[in-house]
Amino acid sequence: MTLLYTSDPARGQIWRDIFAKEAADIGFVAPPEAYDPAAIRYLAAWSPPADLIASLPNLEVLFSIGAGVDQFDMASLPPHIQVVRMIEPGIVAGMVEYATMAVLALHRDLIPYRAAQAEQRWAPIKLVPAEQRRVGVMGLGQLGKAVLGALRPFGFALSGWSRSPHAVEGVTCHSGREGLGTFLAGCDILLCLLPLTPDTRGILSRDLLSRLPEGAMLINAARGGHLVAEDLLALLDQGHLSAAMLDVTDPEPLPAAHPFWRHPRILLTPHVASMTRADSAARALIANIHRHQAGEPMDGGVARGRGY
Ligand code: NDP
Ligand code: OXD
Repeated sequence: MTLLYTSDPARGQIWRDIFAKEAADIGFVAPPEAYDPAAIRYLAAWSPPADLIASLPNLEVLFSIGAGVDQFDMASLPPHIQVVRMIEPGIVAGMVEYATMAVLALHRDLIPYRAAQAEQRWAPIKLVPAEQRRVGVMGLGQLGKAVLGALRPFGFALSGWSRSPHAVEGVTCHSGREGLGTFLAGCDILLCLLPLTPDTRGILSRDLLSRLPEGAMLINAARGGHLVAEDLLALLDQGHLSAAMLDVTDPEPLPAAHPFWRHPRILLTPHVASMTRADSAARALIANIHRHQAGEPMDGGVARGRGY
């Protein structure tokens, strides 16, 4: 059985070495190296073209190189192909660091201080104790739960929202459309960690963001497609929202004229919240291929119908 890898060549070399040392039973090929399309049962890719998939008659599993699978065109994938997202500790660690940094940056007024420094203004802002700052996370999956766990020791009032009900220690959990209003009304800082699906595209809209308390702040570390850019700008300009930190945008990168670049109350990072770590991802993939071989469920299997 052979895995075809079609992503970043530097990571590919690390994966090739790890597969050779630790999983000699799995063949590893990466273009431009020649391969027999009929031998490929596994494909690891970020955004494979439809003609590549069509050229692999025995493909069984498509592995995403990252945590998200929204970059795949699910409709054009033959129905028998299983889709698996990347679950590996490097992605979680990166997101925990980023989300902690972002929540603390907004909580400790980094955005107004950045503006004050540019104007040479010495302008202290009264501290809000962490227990009086309500932080809500949309998405209680592998990332949302890990982030909430890391935020707990700071003492924030934590809540979370997901599709189905969850119980997370120290976190007030809400679910479904019926739980959304109560969740939003209790978020001074809202962090989006949802997958991008037909249900969640454009969810960070004027309608939803208006239900946050006056002066609330937004962090989007999920996908640019969750956010309606003009709605965020309007709510910042009206003062309903006071700041935003965005790791993801639509499109990426933003065009030079996009208002996000120069907005004084938006802090941008270039989709770096978390990155797949080559060594731990290779080992996660090997473990999943062995599970598949053994007829066991794989870690990160995607329900194609719901998109995550
Ligand atoms: P998971 O699949 O583990 O978790 C998704 C969570 O979102 C679940 O709790 C799920 O609810 C919830 N959810 C999905 N749809 C809805 C909906 N319609 N309404 C309410 N809740 C919903 O995903 P991960 O935590 O692994 O990753 C989340 C996303 O983070 C990725 O899809 C990716 O887009 C983004 N990401 C961004 C990175 C970056 O660098 N910026 C890096 C890595 C990931 P339920 O539990 O009920 O199923
Ligand atoms: C991912 C990402 O989905 O980096 O892993 O965005």
